[in-house]
Amino acid sequence: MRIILAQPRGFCAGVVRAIEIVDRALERHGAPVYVRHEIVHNRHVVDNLRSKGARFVEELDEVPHGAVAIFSAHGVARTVEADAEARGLDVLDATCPLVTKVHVQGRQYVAQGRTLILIGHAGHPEVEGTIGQIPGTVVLVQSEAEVATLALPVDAPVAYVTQTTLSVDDTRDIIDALHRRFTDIVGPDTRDICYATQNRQAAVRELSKQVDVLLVVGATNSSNSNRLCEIGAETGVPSYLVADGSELKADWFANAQTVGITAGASAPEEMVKHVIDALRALGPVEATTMSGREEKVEFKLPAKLTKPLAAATASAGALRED
Ligand code: 0JX
Ligand code: SF4
Repeated sequence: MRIILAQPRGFCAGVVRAIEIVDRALERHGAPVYVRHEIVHNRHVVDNLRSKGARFVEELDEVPHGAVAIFSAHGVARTVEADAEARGLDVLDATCPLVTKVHVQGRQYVAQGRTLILIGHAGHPEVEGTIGQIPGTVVLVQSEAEVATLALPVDAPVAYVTQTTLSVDDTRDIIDALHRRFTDIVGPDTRDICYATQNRQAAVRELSKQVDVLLVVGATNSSNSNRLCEIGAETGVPSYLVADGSELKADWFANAQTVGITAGASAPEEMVKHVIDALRALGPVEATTMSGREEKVEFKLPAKLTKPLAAATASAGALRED
């Protein structure tokens, strides 16, 4: 069996930063540190950090007064920030800078007097965070069909922003529909969909042309990983989202000579290796990596974690990093 690995695949800069924030917080403050929501949507990442002393909670009322609390890469609403302050928590914000950029952009549009439309998936933590970062009403649009149902006049001043991990193609269709519906509309086009999401989608589209079966390593609650699997399926290739090698079924590969493997932005490379090992257990394999874009994006850690410890302690009264 031939295996072709997607390039790029796996961890993005926002995920590397978020995991590093938890690791460094454990080093500086000792266990436990509390993380609100899965730091990124991956059980293996979460279990690994838990084994080092991180405690994962869904709500801040589970965090003791004064403890270190880390917000996940997906971002939080302003009410969560205020709640953390009221509880005297020492907050480290692992929200991806590209998610924060969308928050800032949304607030700017609202300050211009526009009604904000958020293109995204209801209930996803990034969507809840973005809605909660914008003062006033945010109208959520999840599909092209929903655009026609919006209860806004055609000449209403509107603007849109998007979730960072959407399908580029679906989002393009929704944006086109919004432009047909409204006469006074501004927005970032598909540029809010982050570089990592765009690059992994472009790579998997290319990879799908070369393989009989596609495996996407990632979690079922990972938006960006699901989108990769959908692209494989849309191109007519049987595509499976798997957390690791233990989930493979031999009959998926009965007629397959070439298997493509990609990984979502929150999926560790160790899990890709685990999947390759599981395929090797079915028979001899030869693995290569497709040619593709090299990513060099890196995000700075919060100042609170890079300052020498004495300085960090002196400024511990500041709730958020700059
Ligand atoms: O479900 P998402 O794709 O938004 O998040 P995940 O899988 O944790 O990926 C990394 C964090 C992405 C934030 O934009
Ligand atoms: Fe940031 Fe994009 Fe990674 Fe999300 S997927 S954490 S927006 S770089």
